[in-house]
This record gives sequence, structure tokens and C-alpha cells, in this order.
Amino acid sequence: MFSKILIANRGEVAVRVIRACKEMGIETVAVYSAADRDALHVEMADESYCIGGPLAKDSYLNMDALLMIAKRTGAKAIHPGYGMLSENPEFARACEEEGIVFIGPSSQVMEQMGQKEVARSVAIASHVPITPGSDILTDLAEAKAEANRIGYPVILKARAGGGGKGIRVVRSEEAMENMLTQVKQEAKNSFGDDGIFMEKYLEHVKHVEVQILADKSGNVVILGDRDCSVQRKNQKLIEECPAPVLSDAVRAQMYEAARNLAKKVGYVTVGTVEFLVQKDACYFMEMNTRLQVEHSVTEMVAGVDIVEWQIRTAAGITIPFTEEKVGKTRHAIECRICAENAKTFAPSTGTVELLHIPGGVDVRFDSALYQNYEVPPFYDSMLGKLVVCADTRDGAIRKMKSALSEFVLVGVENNREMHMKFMEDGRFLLGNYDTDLCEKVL
Ligand code: MV4
Repeated sequence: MFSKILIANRGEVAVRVIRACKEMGIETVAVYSAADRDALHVEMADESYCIGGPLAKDSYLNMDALLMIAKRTGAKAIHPGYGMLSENPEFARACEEEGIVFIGPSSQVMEQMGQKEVARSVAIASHVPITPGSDILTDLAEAKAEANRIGYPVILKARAGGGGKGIRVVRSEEAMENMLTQVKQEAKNSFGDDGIFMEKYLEHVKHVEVQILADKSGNVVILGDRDCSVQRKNQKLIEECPAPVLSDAVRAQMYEAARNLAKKVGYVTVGTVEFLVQKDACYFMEMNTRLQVEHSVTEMVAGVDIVEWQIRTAAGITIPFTEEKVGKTRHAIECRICAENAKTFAPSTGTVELLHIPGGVDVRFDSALYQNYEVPPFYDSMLGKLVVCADTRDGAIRKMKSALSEFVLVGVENNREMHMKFMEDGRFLLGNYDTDLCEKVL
């Protein structure tokens, strides 16, 4: 096992990883930007180093600075958290070349899965169900021909896409030229790669994902599934484990597909396979090669510390338990607490004047907040995650309402009340909602 790990991230996830390291007896090295001198992860780590200015590109994304600190402190592994460099194959390769373990899959696997059209072809080769689609499009004529073959509506996707950027739905041939131009431009600006492909656009879908854990011996353990259909502008707001109202047949098909895909590419550590679910059919969408924000709902139900096993499998340890040992009977819900205006949803900042964190059995609040902390304007607006677990979905919803009613955060505008609205919405309570729910509720 590693004796010291560098955490190349900030906020909630840096705190989460430091906690796992402490429990495992691993020393921690934090890095921080000039805006994060008073951040909780800096205080919690055994050693902390300022590596640059407030903007992420000047600090948390500075690969040379991160590798230099790792070498200087003797950290033999780097945990990238989520976001930041977590899905950057170039950074994973740089770590490999320096003899430092990047806590994630190999750079080669990250590179494959990071290009969505390559991930699609791996899915096809692994007999994973997938939406009808095209290869990378060369010009407008080909786009029109492919759309006619597939049938409108179609969705244009940037091969390098992510974070809701680089997608356009096209409902008719007349709209194709404009949409293709727009999405190419957006992809070029956001990712420096204007490769675009097309898929049949599926309406009224659920976003369901499968959490996997894999080791270097080739074992792949499915830790469960999550419904992440409550999204606004491609930002997830609420996640639950397991996905409600999913048939046993679709669940079995998704687990089988996720397992096949992971085995096909030689996946190691934790990863997520995302699917679109429409009635009784599921379709592969993409694979995330990182720890995800919403891993915590799966931890509560499975009874497995996902970060601990991510670190262990990265160190080459074989998973000693089987899927039969993974908890499947309980239900967990997560509400992402974000610093935002309740009406405009614009990100907000401010000082934490009052903070009361809910307590009780199976109530968890993962965050980097503390009394008098100043929320800086430079990073993601997610402040923390309120997670509850109970024997039933109804019980989890009741527990979440109780926890939300207890939660107090004064000084930073946040979305506590929005979450209460969902917990009281008839459509959410039924559990058969899809990605359209958010527009209806908000
Ligand atoms: C789709 C889809 C329907 N059909 N692909 C792609 C990126 C991911 N974050 C959401 N994506 C989707 N891909 C096909 N073939 C529906 C979504 C989707 C979505 C798309 C646009 C705006 C909001 C969305 C929310 C959830 C899912």
C-alpha cells in the first residue's frame, strides 16, 4: 500500500479522499491555489503546498507543479478527485512516466473512453446495446445522409464532449446546417477538437449509471446502479441508489454490459458506465473513468467505501469480496447543495455566517464548509452533498425532508429549498420520472 498520497483537487472531494487516507493510515499531501489558503483540505492534510494562482489553470491543472510536489514530498500516488485532471489521459501518462501511480485506470483506457466514438466502438465490440449512430462526420452532406438513415430527431455530439457542452438535438433536415456549424464551433472552442458524430435522439429517457470496481487480477464487481435523471442544464441535482422502477431485466442487462465493457478494456479501479433507459430498453451512453460526485449514494447502500477500494485496487490489491457481499436492499438519496441564487440559478459566493449540519442515523453531509469559511468565486458552485439512507425509498425521502428541514446555511445563497420542492413533488415520489422532470418542477 502507498505510504503517502498527493490529492490533486480541492473542496468536498479533497476532504473525502483525505478522510479515506487517514482511515487507511496513509499520509496526505494537499495542494492549493492562492484563493484556497483557508480551505479545509489544506488544514486537514499532513502537508500542504501552494502551487499557483486562483484560477484552476494556474494551480490545480498545473501538471508540472503537481508532479514536482509529488516527487519532492515522496508521494508515490496521486488522487485526482473528480473534475480537474481526473479524466486527462495526458496527466495519467505523465504520472506513469514519472513512476507515480495515477489513482485511476491506465492512460490508454482513459484515452479510449475519453473519445466518445471510440467508446461507442468498444461498446459495440463488447455486445453492449447502443443507440443507432454514425462515425465521425466529414461534412454537411454526410450528416444529412446519416440523419436520413437513422431517422430524425438526431443528436450531434462532440467526440471530446463533456459537462453538457458540445451537444445539439436536430429535429429536421432544415435545421442540420446551423446545428452542425454551432456544435463544431462550440467543440473547437471548448475542447480544441471539432470531431462530431451523430446518434438517434431518444426522448423521455432516464439517466441510469452502473458503478463498477475492478482490480488488476481481472475481477469486476458491480457495486450498484444510480438514477441521475434530475438534472438542470446538464448539472445533476439529485441522485438515488438504486434507480427506482427499473425492471429486473433491464438492470441485469446493464450490469452484464458494464461488466463486459470493463473486462474488454482491462479496466482497473472505480468507473461508471452511463446508460439511457427508455421503457424496457437501455442504451450505452459513455463511460466515466473517475470517481463520481454521486458515489456516496452507492456507498451507503452497498456498504463499501468506494474511495478506499479505489486506492487499494490502484495499489494492485485484489478485491476480496464478491457481489453477493454487496448490499442491495436499502435506498439512498443525495441532494447536491450548491451556492446559487434560488431564482436565477446564478452561482453565488459569500461567507458562512451560520452552519448547522443535520445529524441522525444514516444521515451524511460531505462538504468542505465550516463556520466563517469564505466561498471563493473561482470554482464549481457545489458546496456539499446531503446523503441519507433508509430501508425503503419512501423512508429515504422522509429522512431527506427531515435532514433538509434541519440544515441551516446562512451567508451563502443556496438551493436547500429547491431540494425540498423535489422531495414533495408527486412525480418525484412516484419514481418513474425522466430527465424532463426538472423543467416541470422548476
Ligand atoms: C442523449 C440523449 C438522448 N439520446 N443521447 C449526452 C451528454 C449527457 N450529459 C446528456 N446526453 C444525452 N445524450 C441520445 N442518443 C439525452 C441526453 C441528455 C440530455 C441532452 C440534452 C440536454 C439535457 C440532457 C439531459 C439528460 C440527458
